Amino acid sequence: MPDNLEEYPNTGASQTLSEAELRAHWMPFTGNRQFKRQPRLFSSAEGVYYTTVDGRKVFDGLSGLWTCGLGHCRAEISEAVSRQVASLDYSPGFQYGHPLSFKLAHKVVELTPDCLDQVFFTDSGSETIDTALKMARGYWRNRGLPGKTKFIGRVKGYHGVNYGGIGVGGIGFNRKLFGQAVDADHIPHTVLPENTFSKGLPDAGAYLADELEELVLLHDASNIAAVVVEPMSGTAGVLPPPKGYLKRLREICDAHNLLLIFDEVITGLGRMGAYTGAEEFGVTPDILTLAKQITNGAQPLGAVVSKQEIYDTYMDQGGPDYMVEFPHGYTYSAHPVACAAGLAALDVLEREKLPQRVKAMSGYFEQAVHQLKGAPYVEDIRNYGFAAGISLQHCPGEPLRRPFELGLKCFEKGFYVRWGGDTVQLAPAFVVTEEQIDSLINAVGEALHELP
Ligand code: PXG
Repeated sequence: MPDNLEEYPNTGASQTLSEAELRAHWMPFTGNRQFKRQPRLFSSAEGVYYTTVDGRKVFDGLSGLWTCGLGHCRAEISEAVSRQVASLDYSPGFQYGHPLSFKLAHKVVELTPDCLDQVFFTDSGSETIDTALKMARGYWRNRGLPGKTKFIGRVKGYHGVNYGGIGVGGIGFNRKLFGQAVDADHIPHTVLPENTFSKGLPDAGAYLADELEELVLLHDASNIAAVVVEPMSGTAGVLPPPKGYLKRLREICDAHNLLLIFDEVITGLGRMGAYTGAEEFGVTPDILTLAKQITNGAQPLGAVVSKQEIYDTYMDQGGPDYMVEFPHGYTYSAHPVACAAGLAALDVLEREKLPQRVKAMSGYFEQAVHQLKGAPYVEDIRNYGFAAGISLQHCPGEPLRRPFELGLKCFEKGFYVRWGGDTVQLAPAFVVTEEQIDSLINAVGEALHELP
């Protein structure tokens, strides 16, 4: 970027920051050069709205980054966080503990499918998925099958940005600068032309799970640790699983002694209209990952939820009882302030029956978002629960430009939506009203008509 930011037209928002301040922050997953020319800065949030530093109210069309389903700045959570940080700000997570993490683990076990009974805490989705991968490999080694190290992910899968996650992930753009990471192969994605504009689960495509059989033939099950998928791909543009697809994956994993890992960083804790995608789609994995919604985004926290048998295997092979059975963990694993936020957030989620609310309103959201069919450049729309992805026709030679332009137009109109790849994502808070859904869809529709 140029040395002197004055070369950029200054927007009102950037007046709150000095040039040096704006320059110093290398932002994540952001076009830094464009952003610093035209900063988009939020200063506060309440309910389903953000307020920008220049005082504009902006509807939150993605619940933060799929994090804030309960709405922003819930008093129950901020009060729990304030109390906790003032009473036990930090507690060593290794060899010592504090009660909140045990209470939160118990609550997570209650909300996730039966037989997922052990919870290991991390600080983010990326750490969660890398923890799950290590847990899977270590499990096989402890079972006397050390050859089972390879992972099978899925094309278009997103599992965060650490080396394990980009290895099993299937988004080339996220990996091309950094090289191959863990040893992984990939089954095909589930986007099929016959499924365009499907509502909910697409009819066609369960057979795509059989590609896993092909990879087992190629690599042999004795070399494969686990299959890793999002039950519904979020980041790739909301790709709900074809009917019967996840069940077929489960059957193939069982037949070949492969662990099945569901990455539920987006689908977990309400967005699918159930506490987990596993529950909603009727398929139970061996390991399930959570993050984001677990604290309603108020504190960084992730959780790996595993079958009891995996934990028991580590314990059985752990040697004398003073020995560490799983040499893994983070300084901030089970951070007390994050656990306090998690307990408060899950309490609100349950008390207000928000997964049930999402389920009850998902039909309304579905019909609203599918009204965009026929709007300029819209090539496909997919949805499930409170998640929708809209694919846009590519600008010649610039497949990523149109979603970016749409996102900026929506922002000008007071609506935050997420763009990524050639799609735009919508994921309103679980507490959204029908009128707010309508105004979001109207704004996206208007913005589509205004695109060049
Ligand atoms: N797994 C899944 C399924 C995710 O969606 C991660 C892992 C990584 O989580 P962390 O906390 O390390 O970011 C994610 C994150 C988007 C978007 O635009 C999605 C994510 C993050 C930011 C934006 O869809 N997903």
